[in-house]
Order: sequence, then C-alpha cells, then structure tokens
Amino acid sequence: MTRDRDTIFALSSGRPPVAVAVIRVSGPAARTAVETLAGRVPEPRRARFATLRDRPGGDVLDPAVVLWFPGPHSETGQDVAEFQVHGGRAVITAVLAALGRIEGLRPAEPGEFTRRAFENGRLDLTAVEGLADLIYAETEAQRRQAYRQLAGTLGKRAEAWRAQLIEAQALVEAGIDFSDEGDVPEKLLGPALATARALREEIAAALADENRGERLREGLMVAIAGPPNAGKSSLLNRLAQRDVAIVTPHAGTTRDVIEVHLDLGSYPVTLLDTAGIRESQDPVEIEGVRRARERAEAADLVLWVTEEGVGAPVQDSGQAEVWQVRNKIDLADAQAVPSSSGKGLRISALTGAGVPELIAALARHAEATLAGAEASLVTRERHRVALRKVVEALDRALAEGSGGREDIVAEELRLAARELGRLTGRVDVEDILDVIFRDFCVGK
Ligand SMILES: Nc1nc2c(ncn2[C@@H]2O[C@H](COP(=O)(O)OP(=O)(O)OP(=O)(O)O)[C@@H](O)[C@H]2O)c(=O)[nH]1
Ligand SMILES: [Mg+2]
Repeated sequence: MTRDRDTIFALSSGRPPVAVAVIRVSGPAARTAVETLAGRVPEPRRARFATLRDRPGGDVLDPAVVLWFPGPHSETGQDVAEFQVHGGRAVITAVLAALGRIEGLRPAEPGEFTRRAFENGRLDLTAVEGLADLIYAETEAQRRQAYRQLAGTLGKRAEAWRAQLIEAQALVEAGIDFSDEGDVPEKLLGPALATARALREEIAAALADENRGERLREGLMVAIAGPPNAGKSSLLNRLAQRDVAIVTPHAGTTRDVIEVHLDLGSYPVTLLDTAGIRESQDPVEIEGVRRARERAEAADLVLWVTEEGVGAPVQDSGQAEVWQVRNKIDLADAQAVPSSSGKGLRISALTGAGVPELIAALARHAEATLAGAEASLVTRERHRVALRKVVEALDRALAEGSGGREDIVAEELRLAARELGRLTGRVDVEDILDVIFRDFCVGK
C-alpha cells in the first residue's frame, strides 16, 4: 500500500463532450494540485469559482468550480480536490495534462479512489460492492438494492454477527482457563453455544432466499429459443423496440447469442436471442446451436417459440421453466387469443398481436420471482459462499459443544468470525481485492 502515497487524478464524469466534467484528485499532493492550477485553496467543502491555469501565472485553461475535501473525512480518507470544468475533450485533456506535470501526481487506475476509501476504512468491502452495483444499476429495484448494500445492510449485520461470535469465543476460552474449577466452564460454554445456535439460525434464514438477491442484481435471464425461422429474433426486436438482431427469411440466421436488457416494472430482465435449434453440418451453426442450448439451460425462463400450425418438438430445457409461444398467428386463420397465464401464448412478432400480453406475463413473472429481493442480504455468490462457511463452522461448533470439546468449539467460532471478517474485508482479503476492484471504471 505504498502506492497510497502517490496522488492520483482522473476524470470521474462521463464520456466527453458533456456540459460539465468532474476531475478528481486524491492524495497528499492534492493541495499542491489546487494551488498550482487554481491559486488559493477553497474553504473545506465550499464551492469556489476559480480560473484554472496550467501553472501559477500561466495560460488560462478554463473557468472552473473547485472543491476541497481535506482528509480524513473525505471520500477516500485522503485530501481530495475536485475540479468541475467545461466538459469538452480539449478542456479535459489540458487540465489532465497540467495535473500530470505536477510532481507526485499520476493518473488513477480503475477503482483506485474506491480502493483507497476501502483501505482507509471509509467503506467496507460489501459497501464497495454496493457502490459498484449502484453505478451499474439499470432499474429502480436494482438501485434500491445497491443503495441498501452501500448503506451497510449486509456489512453492519455481518459486523454485528462477528462481534457476537468473538464474544462467544472469549467465553469458551475463559471456560478452558477455568477448567479445573468445577462448573465454571459449563456456565460459560452454555451461553456461548446459545449465541452460536441463534446466529446459525439467523444466517441460515438469510441464505434461504432462493437466490433472489443475486437474481435481482444480475437480472432475470429469459432465453428465446426454438426451431430456426420461428421468429425468435423478430420477437426480440419487438420486445426491445429496436432492431437489435438480424431477421431474414433464411433458417439459421442467428448464430451468436444476443442480449438485451429490459426494465419490466422496475425489475431487470435480460432477454437472450439464440440460434434456431436443429441438426446442422455447418460448424458455425453447430457452435450457435451449442451456445443456444447452453444459455437456455442456464436461463431462469425459456420462451420456446414455434410457428403456429407447424408441429415442432417441444423443448425440455434443464432447470428452466418453459413457456410455449406460438408465433406468426397472422398467417393462421385464427384470431389472436392471448392467454393471461403466461403459458401457451399466441403472438405475431410481425404485427405485434399478443405481444402486450406476453410482456405483461413476463412482468408478472419478474415481480413474482424478484419481489422483496431488495431486502435480501445476499447479493453475490461471494456472500453466499462466506455465509455458508459460517453456518458450517457453527454446526461443527454446536456438535462439538455437546461433547464438551471446548478447544474445538473455540476454534470453530474463530473460523466463523474470520469468514465474516473476510466478508466485510476486515481480515485476509488481499487475494479477492483485485477481482472486486477490476469491475470499477476509471475515476471511481
Ligand atoms: N408473417 C409473419 N412472419 C414472421 C413473424 N415473425 C417472424 N416472421 C418472419 O419469419 C422469418 C424468420 O424470422 P426470424 O426472426 O429471423 O426468425 P428466427 O427464429 O430468429 O430464425 P433463426 O435465427 O434463423 O433461428 C423472417 O422472414 C420474419 O420476417 C410473424 O409473426 N408473422
Ligand atoms: Mg434469429
């Protein structure tokens, strides 16, 4: 963490040209950066208008708003300066170049501001993940979920559990020290095991959420699959309301899996258009069909699209729930008789008949699957794995407790507390940090 001594800078706002660009600086030389470009350092947390120059008395770069957040009560825990400049490419380039010429300053790496916030104890690891989720949140439900995690719903709970476990462990260890004094150990072990039992139940309950938290974070996967030429890509385009996938009268048009993100009543749904499933000699199509099968099997829901009136094999697709969608009803004589159950839907991707009913059924399905998911504590596999390990350690502690092996009980409680410490990033996390911060953009 010696790199902490470097002062970093980056464009934190979006891709230029934009109205206003935000350039941030964090580190011990942040003050020098403000003095060099803007002259006087503003009062802490007060916006000040200043003319930025490439050096004191030098050429004017831009009229700007400057903010000064002295550490340790800043976002990164270090001195932080923020320049709000006109969001043109050349303005931004000139300001970044001027910063780069200052001794001790260098461009930030992706996620480096947040990483400093974590390393300086401003955010725990679950909050860091919540922050990443907030930036990538696409729907209202995802935003609320990310905010809860950033605010510490999981982090604070895990910390409280950890504190209780450490206390329980201390009781057991005290019992071991008094082990030649009659019933003292029993009096200490009993309460410790009671704590372990209560925590075990609470954590197991948090895990028994049918993966709702992860599903909301990642979006419900809905695969459109079926035989070639059934109108799968046409349906995708219709649901996406734009021309995402190529549609042609040739069977075997789609090869790659195409993804579209939809917001259905604030719930995220990822739609996948896949290659028509059939036997083929063409290696490209064979690969497309393989991918189609793989994605359909992993999806939460499969829309199995076939042509109305054409007998087609019914798909059996692993774990996923399957809805039969009969397309091209405009070609058949029959009127569209959309069903509201979500199953046995009849549509025309060409005219749009039956599509509103399909969307409504999907929205109801998303709601039924994801309702309440924002409240789920677990939003990532990482959390689930850690909490499972905690439950396992507590189970072992409880089993040993009845056998009177205090030393093993203490060790299992210590392991459980350590897992919770890893969850919030308090202990032993060097190995996972790169993975977590990799997802961040530059400037965050
Ligand atoms: N009349 C009619 N034609 C349709 C309808 N939906 C799709 N088509 C036509 O059917 C043909 C195939 O449509 P696609 O959407 O490319 O079908 P696909 O299932 O994606 O085909 P592959 O990618 O080859 O598996 C195109 O000529 C579409 O215009 C529909 O509802 N009615
Ligand atoms: Mg297609």
